[in-house]
Amino acid sequence: MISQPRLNKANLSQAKAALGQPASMGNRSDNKIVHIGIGAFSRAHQALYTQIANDETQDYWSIVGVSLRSPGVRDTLKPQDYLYTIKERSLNEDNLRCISCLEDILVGSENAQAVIDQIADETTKIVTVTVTEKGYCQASQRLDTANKAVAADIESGSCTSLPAYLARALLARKEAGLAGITIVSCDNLPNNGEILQNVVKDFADTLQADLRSWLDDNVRFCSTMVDRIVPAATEQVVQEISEDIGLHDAGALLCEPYKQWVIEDNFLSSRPAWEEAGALLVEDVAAYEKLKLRMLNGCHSALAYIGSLLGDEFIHQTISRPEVEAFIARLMASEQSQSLQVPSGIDIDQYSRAVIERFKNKYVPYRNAQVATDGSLKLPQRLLFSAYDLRQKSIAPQCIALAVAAWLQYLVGYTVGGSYSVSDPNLGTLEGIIRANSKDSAQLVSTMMLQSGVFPESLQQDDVFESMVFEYYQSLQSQGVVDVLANITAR
Ligand code: CS2
Repeated sequence: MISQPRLNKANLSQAKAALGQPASMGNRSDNKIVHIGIGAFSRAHQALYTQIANDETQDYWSIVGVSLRSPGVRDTLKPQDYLYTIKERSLNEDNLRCISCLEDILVGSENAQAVIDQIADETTKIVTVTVTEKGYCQASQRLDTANKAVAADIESGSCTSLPAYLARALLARKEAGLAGITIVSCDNLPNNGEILQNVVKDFADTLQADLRSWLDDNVRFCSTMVDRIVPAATEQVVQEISEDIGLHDAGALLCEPYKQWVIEDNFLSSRPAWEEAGALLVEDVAAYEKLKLRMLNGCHSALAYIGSLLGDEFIHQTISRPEVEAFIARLMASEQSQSLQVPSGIDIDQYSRAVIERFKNKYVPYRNAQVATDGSLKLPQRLLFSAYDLRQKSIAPQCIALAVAAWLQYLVGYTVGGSYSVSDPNLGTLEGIIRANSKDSAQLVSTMMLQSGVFPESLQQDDVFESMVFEYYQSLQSQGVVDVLANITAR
């Protein structure tokens, strides 16, 4: 392969025409967003919304990214002046866009104070956050003081957890007499803004007695629903996009054309004109969050565990099996959609069909293993709360029970020497339960429901749900996934 010059500000104009030149390139202003968790998702979602707002209006906002632990993204993007390409791809679309609004990346594990200083800088008006479910360090929506990182941050004054960073930075703003800011959560959690507000204020209580009341008056927290399928970057994608643009872009990302961002309109001061990129500013995002978490993420997780049991590498392979597609369609139509209030203006059948088509997009391959991570933190809001809601309405959550049984079988397969690896912050507890109950499946299911900390209290004592999960768990072992799926959809 001919070696290409590295993408950077000096040679962006030499990129192939397909890339286009960002209209706002070179603009400067004192409006900054600090984004905590500058991974692939945020770079292909929130950064794109900001880029479009910048390109379409006279108002310019820049982003200072933060990686709390790994220097990887900074090391990749710094040599190219933080420019990178997003390629949106499906059967019918193929768009390239250059992102130029990222101006720097700070790495918390190298210099936590620099992160605090940036959030506490006068120019910072907004903090956006994508740190995944585990980054919130919550238990029942409050600060989990038993969390090791949080406990250490409280005890030693260190800064490693998200609540510690934000609470310390906000204290610094208060002490400096600066204006407050708006903090926007962009993770797949219901009430994400409220949870973030709780953990930050709980941490603030450990720092200074009157910090909470300053936060009440000066800091706003917004919940949001975010949606876009963005796989982790791969070397193959980097090569393909570098060829497309004629410059080497080590930070290139591939994603689907679809994107959605529904934002609680609760800003303290100005914000980028994200609506220029299609964002919806609403009074209450709860119904949108529930819809997306249950219809998309719940089905995504079900697919990931079923696909892993089938030995499939990618989501699009699993959903393209007829028995799996029929199962997912049923999970959506008979269970997930019945467990929620569909926001007005949304046609649920159309929404469901669109989600299935998005899963089938083989041009944006998404690994089952990526979706399968951190199941203990994802299952409640994606599948288990729906099961509870359905039980209240006397609807049997059969498909959800099967998805939960598939998760269990996936963990059991790993614990007894599966050929795949499992990543979950609670893996120790889950494996302990599996080992202690390996000879008795009924006992295993009931202990998992009662003691793993995964199942909401409201479902823990539900014998009917427990026996459904047990039945499917046994059938998965005796009949295999394909037959179990065929049986459930034939009912
Ligand atoms: C996925 C999500 O990895 C996962 O758990 O379900 O990242 C999903 O792709 C996005 O939420 C789509 O908006």
